[in-house]
Amino acid sequence: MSLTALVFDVDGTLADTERDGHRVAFNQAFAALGLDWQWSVPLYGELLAVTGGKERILHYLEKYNTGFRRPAALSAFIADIHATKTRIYTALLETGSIPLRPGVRRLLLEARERDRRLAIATTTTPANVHALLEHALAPDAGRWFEVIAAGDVVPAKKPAPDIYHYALDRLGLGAGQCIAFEDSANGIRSAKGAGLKTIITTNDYTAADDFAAADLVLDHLGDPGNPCRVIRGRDLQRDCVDMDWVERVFNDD
Ligand code: XBP
Ligand code: MG
Repeated sequence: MSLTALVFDVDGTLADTERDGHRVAFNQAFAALGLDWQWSVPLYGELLAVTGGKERILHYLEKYNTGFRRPAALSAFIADIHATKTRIYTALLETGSIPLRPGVRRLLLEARERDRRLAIATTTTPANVHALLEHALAPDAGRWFEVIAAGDVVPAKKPAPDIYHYALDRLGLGAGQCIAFEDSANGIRSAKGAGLKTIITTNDYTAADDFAAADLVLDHLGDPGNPCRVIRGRDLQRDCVDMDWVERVFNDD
């Protein structure tokens, strides 16, 4: 079976959005709504164990802020905070302050040149994906991806495989025709749960995660003048992960 599509996670994979993007937007939303909650950099690292912003807020209340007097309509309260956070986060992306990770643009362009299909499988809100693609990649980048599987389209978020199943279904492809790009333990569990070969690029929040199931682990995809470092898996001794390298990983047993 030949490689037909590349399926990308968003947060932590396309861009380092968590610490200086989502976390900041959560904190600004809390302040805007008169809540004295503060998610520090280390606390946010712990909260990342739970994917999905609304789910993460609930987890925070259940595990870290148990003294908070919850309103009777808890889901609506959380949804309201989250909608405020999404507005703040997308406005932040519109300033162009969050760049793509090394090699992401280069590899996407090369994949398009080779007529490989592109898709996204993420737990984040669709508006966040579109804002990132438009402002960090290209104004028309939303159209580069045939399928953008995001947020609440599936009831069970990563580490469940559902979002990958959804993306594959929409692409009309089997797992054996695609390769996934992820950055976290929850991400690889999701991709592997759906049966995809997976390339991991780590970041500060995920460097210590368990990537034993990954097919290739690197610090980033690399760019000319900014070489990537292979942490585990097939090392082609190149500065950058290009489509030849991706194909080799895809075709390895
Ligand atoms: C990362 C997530 C998201 C974001 C916040 O998703 O877990 O929840 O942290 O986004 P992925 P929302 O790595 O799958 O892209 O607040 O919109 O949920
Ligand atoms: Mg991720």
